[in-house]
Amino acid sequence: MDRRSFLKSAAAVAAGALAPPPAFAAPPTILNLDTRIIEVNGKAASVFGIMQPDGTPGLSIDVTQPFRVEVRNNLDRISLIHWHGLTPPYRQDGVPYVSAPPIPAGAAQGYDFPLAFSGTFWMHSHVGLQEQELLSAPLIIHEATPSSTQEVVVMLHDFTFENPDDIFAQLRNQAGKASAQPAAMTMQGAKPDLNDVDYDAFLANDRTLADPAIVKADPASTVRLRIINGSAASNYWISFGGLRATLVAVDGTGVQPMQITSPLPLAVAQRADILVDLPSGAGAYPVLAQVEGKRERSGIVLATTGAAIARIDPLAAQPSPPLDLSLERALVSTEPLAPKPADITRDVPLTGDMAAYVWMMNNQVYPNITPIMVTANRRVELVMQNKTMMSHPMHLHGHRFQVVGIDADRFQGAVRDTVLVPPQKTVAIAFESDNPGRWAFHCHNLWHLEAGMMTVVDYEGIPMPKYLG
Ligand SMILES: [Cu+2]
Repeated sequence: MDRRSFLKSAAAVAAGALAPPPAFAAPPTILNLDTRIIEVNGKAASVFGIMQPDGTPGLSIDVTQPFRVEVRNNLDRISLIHWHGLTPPYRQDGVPYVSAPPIPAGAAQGYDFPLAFSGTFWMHSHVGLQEQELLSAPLIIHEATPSSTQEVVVMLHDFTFENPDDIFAQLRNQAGKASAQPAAMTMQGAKPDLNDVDYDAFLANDRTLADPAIVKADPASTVRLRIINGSAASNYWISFGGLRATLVAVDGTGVQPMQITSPLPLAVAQRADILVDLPSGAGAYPVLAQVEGKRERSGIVLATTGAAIARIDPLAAQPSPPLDLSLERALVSTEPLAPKPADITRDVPLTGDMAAYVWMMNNQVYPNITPIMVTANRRVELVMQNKTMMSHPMHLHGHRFQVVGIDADRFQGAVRDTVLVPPQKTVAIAFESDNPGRWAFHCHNLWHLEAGMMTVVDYEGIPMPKYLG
């Protein structure tokens, strides 16, 4: 190590010492933030990862256990990990400068809080564009009563060999060039814009469909698929290889079981738990995720012992249509909020400025925002009106919300943490303000987030920590 990098790492360790891990009651699970090499399209790719010391990605724990983790940042840059879908005390939520300072290179940070519910969640960096470089992993919380059903976690990623910073610069640059023309994102009746970025590959558990993961399963058995859309900016339609498929949870929260007979929409950051029933006899069943508006697919194959596994063309015959809200309208939660009128309602317009590639909530560009203020222990409704021509997968931290409205229709829909708001649509969500703090509320399309599409839901009476200045 030369003197300069020694000083750099010594400074990083000193800075890390400012935010020591809590005194753990029992040894925490270590999660290392590291670089790793995967193979994509026959080429080596250096990506990030969140792994336990034995190499297991992410975390799988029992809901009766506390969430007790030490994140070790072995990267050469700052980072901070968000526990997507959990409802921790806000200082442990992992959003830089909202909940805590980032973890310096070479430093560690501890987390310790009780879990409130089981389900399929995930973890990802909330710093810059690190999520595009695969700094994310599954976070599975098992029910107190163990199940004998085989479980298969499928984590989807969009992948690029390009440096994300360069991509973002290109988006801003192209937008600038297009400024002489009317901005598509504000044109009424124009075709929706589906994908800002052309990706090099789409991955399921780090593999392309040219060389998919083959998962052994028994004939005449049921498999629980836990599908996580960990993509930075890609929505998918999921299909189940002709298997009988039953949706049982979205974003880790139960829904009344629903038979899935056509491809299932899964927006950025959303999760779906699906029970698939394998018939008797040998067989191979591809579980495929086709990118919205494209022919590209990724996926895994469930296969019984001895089944012949055919090669799957990564390209579907036809580009898929845009995601819509027809499934969202049909979902019924098994854990709904008590029916109650809203105490606090806030309109949250979703807008954009194509000339500058800027995306906004409340017509403001993060971090130059005025927080949405709420009082504790109220029913809060946020009404998101998408005035743009792109869809926005909107995520609220620290709470589970119920989808209660689409355009003029009111209903008691799914309880989840991320909902898609398609172009020109209005979606209303409701939640109980029962987790005091300061919470990020943002579009989970990473390019939109980077371009300013985030605000903060702030409880009255929370003192502003020093590092937030
Ligand atoms: Cu967006």
